[in-house]
Amino acid sequence: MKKKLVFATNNAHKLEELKAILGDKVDILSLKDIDCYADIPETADTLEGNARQKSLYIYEHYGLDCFADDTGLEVDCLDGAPGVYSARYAGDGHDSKANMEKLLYEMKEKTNRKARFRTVISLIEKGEEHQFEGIVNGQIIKEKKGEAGFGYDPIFQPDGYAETFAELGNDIKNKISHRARAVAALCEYLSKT
Ligand code: ITT
Repeated sequence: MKKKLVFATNNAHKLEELKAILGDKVDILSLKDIDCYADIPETADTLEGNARQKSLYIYEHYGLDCFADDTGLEVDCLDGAPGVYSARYAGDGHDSKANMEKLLYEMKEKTNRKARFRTVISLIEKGEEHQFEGIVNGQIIKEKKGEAGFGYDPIFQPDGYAETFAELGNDIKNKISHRARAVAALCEYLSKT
């Protein structure tokens, strides 16, 4: 029988990505599936801390095996910003368009455009926490390109490609992304337990 894990996210795009990557190995339950409509707190100042806060919330309130991811875009010339604050870079609204505009503005004069997406997954299984990391390196381009994906995808061009994640589309993104890599590490762990 497949394992059941709750994915503690309010981001529908992430849920879709995870189901596409992991769906044949694990039964993924959404927060809706367990009737959880809470605004789960994310008040830590690291990706590791936020991922743990989200997964622990579900474990403590529902007693279910679960995982959460926290992802940040870390830009070299901005000393790693927006990082753990990626969702709220331009204000509280989780507004991707405003976030990208702010980032492009902050980087207007910058020649070093190196950046990376970093995902930390916190899994809680049988009351024990395990973390997994995934990183993809790339560049922030000067203007948005492409329609697929979400968040900062239209301005992030992964190394080895001439297109952004939003141009490459979900099939390619889900093979090479930060989240795909963190999930691969999660899968390897789950296959051994
Ligand atoms: P949950 O906390 O409910 O999972 P969130 O949207 O707040 O959803 P994060 O805090 O992990 O998710 O992500 C912070 C932001 O980083 C997110 O709002 C996006 O703008 C961006 N982001 C995360 N993953 C991304 C991806 O794969 N591609 C592009 N941008 C991404």
